[in-house]
Amino acid sequence: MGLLDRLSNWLQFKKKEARILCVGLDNSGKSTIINQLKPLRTRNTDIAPTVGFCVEQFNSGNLSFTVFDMSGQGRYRNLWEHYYSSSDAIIFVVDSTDKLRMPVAKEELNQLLSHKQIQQKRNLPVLFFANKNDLRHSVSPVKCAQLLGLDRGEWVRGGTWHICPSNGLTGEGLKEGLDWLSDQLIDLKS
Ligand SMILES: Nc1nc2c(ncn2[C@@H]2O[C@H](COP(=O)(O)OP(=O)(O)OP(=O)(O)O)[C@@H](O)[C@H]2O)c(=O)[nH]1
Ligand SMILES: [Mg+2]
Repeated sequence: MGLLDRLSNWLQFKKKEARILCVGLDNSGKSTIINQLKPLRTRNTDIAPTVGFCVEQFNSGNLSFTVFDMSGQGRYRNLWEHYYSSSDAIIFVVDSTDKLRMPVAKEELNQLLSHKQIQQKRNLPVLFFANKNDLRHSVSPVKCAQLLGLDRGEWVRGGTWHICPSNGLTGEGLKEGLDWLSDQLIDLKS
C-alpha cells in the first residue's frame, strides 16, 4: 500500500465529529426521528413532547453526531438561536400532513436563515425531512419544498439543502437523508 493510500485510509477511518441542530414545529416528529437514529438498545419506547431541548449522540458512517433536539413549541422556539453558531448542519423536520401550519414552518425557517449567526456561516447544509409520509394526507417532498419556499430562501453562501420523505415511526427515508448529510459534512471537514 502506497503512502497516499495509507493516508486516505487513515483520513477515512479517523472519527469526525459533527454538531447538528434539529428544529421544526412541535409535533413534526423530530424526537421520533432522532430516536430512530440511535442504536436499538438505547432507543426510548415512549416519546413525549420535548421540554426545552435534549442532547443525543450517535454514530453514522465515519461521523460521530451530537444532535440538539429542540422543542418546537412556540414558547421554546427562542432557544433555537443559541445553538446556531456552534452547529455544523441543520435538520429541519416538517409534518407533511400539516398544511395548515406550513406557513408557520416557512416563517420559522426564514427567520432561522436570515439570522445573523446563520448568515455568518458558509456552506451550512440543511436537511429537510418531509415527515409522516405514511399518512394519507401527506404532501410530496416537492410540494413541501414549494410550500416552504425553498428555492427562494435566503441561503447562506455556498449552503445547500436536500429534502427527503420520511417515516419517523419505521425509520424509512432517514438513511437517505443521513447519507446526504454525511457526504456534505465529510466534504466540509476534510
Ligand atoms: N404517522 C406518523 N406519526 C409520526 C411520525 N413521526 C412522528 N410521529 C408522531 O408524531 C407525534 C409527535 O412526534 P415527536 O417526535 O414528539 O415530535 P417533535 O417534533 O419532537 O415535537 P416537540 O418535541 O413538541 O417539538 C408523536 O405522536 C409521534 O409518534 C411519522 O412519520 N408518521
Ligand atoms: Mg421533541
